[in-house]
Amino acid sequence: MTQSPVHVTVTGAAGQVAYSLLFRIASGQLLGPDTPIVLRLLDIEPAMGALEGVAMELDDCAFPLLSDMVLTADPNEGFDNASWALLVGAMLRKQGMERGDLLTMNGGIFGPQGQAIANRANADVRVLVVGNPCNTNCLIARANAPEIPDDRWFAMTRLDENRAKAQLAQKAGVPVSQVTNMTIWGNHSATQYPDAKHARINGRPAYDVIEDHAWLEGEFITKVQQRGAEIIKARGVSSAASAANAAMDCVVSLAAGTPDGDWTSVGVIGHGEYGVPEGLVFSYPVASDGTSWHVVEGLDLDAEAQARLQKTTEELLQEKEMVQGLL
Ligand code: NAX
Repeated sequence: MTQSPVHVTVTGAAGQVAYSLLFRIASGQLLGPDTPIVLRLLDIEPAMGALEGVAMELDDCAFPLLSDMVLTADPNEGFDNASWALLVGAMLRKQGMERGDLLTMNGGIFGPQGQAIANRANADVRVLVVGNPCNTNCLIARANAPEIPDDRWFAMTRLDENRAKAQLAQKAGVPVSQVTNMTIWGNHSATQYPDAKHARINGRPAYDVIEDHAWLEGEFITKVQQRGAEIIKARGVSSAASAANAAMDCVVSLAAGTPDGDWTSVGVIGHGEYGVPEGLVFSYPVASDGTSWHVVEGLDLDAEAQARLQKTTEELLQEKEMVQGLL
């Protein structure tokens, strides 16, 4: 092992998504089998006891690539030297809580974390926000770290992409690996637009392979938009292992690159692509070569798609308005 360790910060490290994520990162699935890792585990003070337990389990795995762990409730220590920061911890919506309250309370978390990232992270830091509402939380963190370029900030919609791919594969009766070019547009919320019109199945347009277009335009979209709620109803708690898996997939796609002709979906700071107002964190089709990435442009959007983009854009603008004081 010749490489020096890469520091990876995970916030909400004592939570359920992190519990499915940390072991995979430490095993080398995030940055590859030759990259030693220092895990920087950030949570709040009352969660430190539980976090100690998670750290004991990580020790007990004897992962050869895990060179050190730092457990902390201090964001500055948490983001020190980080090259990847996975912002999972967030305030969960409680019964009776207004959306605006949730946004503002999360602003209290993501503003200071943005500042700590700017102050202490490594020069190459890249940030993936998982904690909800992830697009707007990402916007808040980004606004509090003006020194860090736009292209380092991401909000996770990969779970929605993976959910959509699984639905298309099941409907077409093919292995999920045959489904490519799946785009989630907009907000990671029920207004997102899972776009099967540009998806491909075994290289052919999904609309040619799946003849039931009413399903593609109705049940498929609703199913993907509502899948999180369906999981909560069945499990009693929200998606965790699939969310952690999506975070892994997202980082791997960005860091190792997307296959030629394919893309992944991820929320990024927009610069007006597809007519979306500049500066929103908007999920687009994104292609990466492992070093840099770009929004895939030139996809045709029909009137129905444009109306859906408009709807999710309006929601993101409303969210932005609600947190204006934190930007
Ligand atoms: P948990 O409640 O199990 O864990 C959250 C953890 O965050 C707790 O340990 C808590 O102490 C910690 N935390 C709270 N404030 C913090 C702060 N200021 N700094 C550091 N840590 C802090 O939630 P979990 O199920 O792990 O979900 C985590 C987040 O992921 C939630 O916001 C959830 O909504 C979001 N999700 C996002 C998904 C996506 O696709 N973008 C899907 C899955 C998931 O629901």
